Amino acid sequence: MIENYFIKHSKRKNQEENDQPLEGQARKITKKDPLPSLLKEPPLDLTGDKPPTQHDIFTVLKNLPELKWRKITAENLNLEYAIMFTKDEAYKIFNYLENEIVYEHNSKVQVFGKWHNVPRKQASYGNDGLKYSFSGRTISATPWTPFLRELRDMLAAKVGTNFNFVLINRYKDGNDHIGEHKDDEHELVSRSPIASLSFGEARDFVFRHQDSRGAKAVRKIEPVKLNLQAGSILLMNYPTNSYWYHSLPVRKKCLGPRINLTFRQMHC
Ligand SMILES: O=C(O)CCC(=O)C(=O)O
Repeated sequence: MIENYFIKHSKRKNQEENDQPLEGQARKITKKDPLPSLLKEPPLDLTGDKPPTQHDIFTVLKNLPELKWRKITAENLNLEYAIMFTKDEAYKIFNYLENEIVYEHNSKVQVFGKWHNVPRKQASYGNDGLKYSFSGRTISATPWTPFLRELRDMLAAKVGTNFNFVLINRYKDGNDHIGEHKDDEHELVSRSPIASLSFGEARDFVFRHQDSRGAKAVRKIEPVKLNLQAGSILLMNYPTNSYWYHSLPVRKKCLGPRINLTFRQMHC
């Protein structure tokens, strides 16, 4: 079921949000976090528990209820958001991923010809031979793990897209971030949605229209700001990535880790 959802585009209130750096650039916090909150909840305690077994985690995937989608729209922005897992399930999956995912060491990205450390950890999994190039680098997909394959197949059933690649970002705390970018690389099948699953600490996620960025803005379009909860799924549907940049800004007050998985469909 798709439920209409009206986002109140919050006003730009501080420099931190106005001045998103490009991927890889350092950024500076100038004022307190004033972000709104669409669906904001207290942080999770992610310490201490034993990782769940594969059986526990597969049972979670097999018993998902029908999703209640919320539509989020603006000019050429087409998003759908739903809570896919309960807090408890999301917590189990987070712990499972913490034990399963192998991240790259010392990832770097190129911005305006200069190399920067990636301010988070990254990994990618997918079909044999798939490679994804972005920000001056190319990463090759590691073969699917049984859990990621199951997650991919569950998404095919829920979303109707056969994803063949997943990029995983791990943010150790609110200092880790991802700068403004569009997911519009030519390896991606055009018009295919990107499915973004979040686990761990809830984080703000900001969309900014290409015409209203920085000093060279040609018109004023309010940014769209979400707070991505543990256990949520966000679908970035066509044509969002042709017009809107997105970022996960620094949030000093966020102390816990977060893992995000973006499932994509790439040309073989
Ligand atoms: O961490 C997130 O929520 C988003 C990651 C992202 O923007 C990307 O993978 O392109």
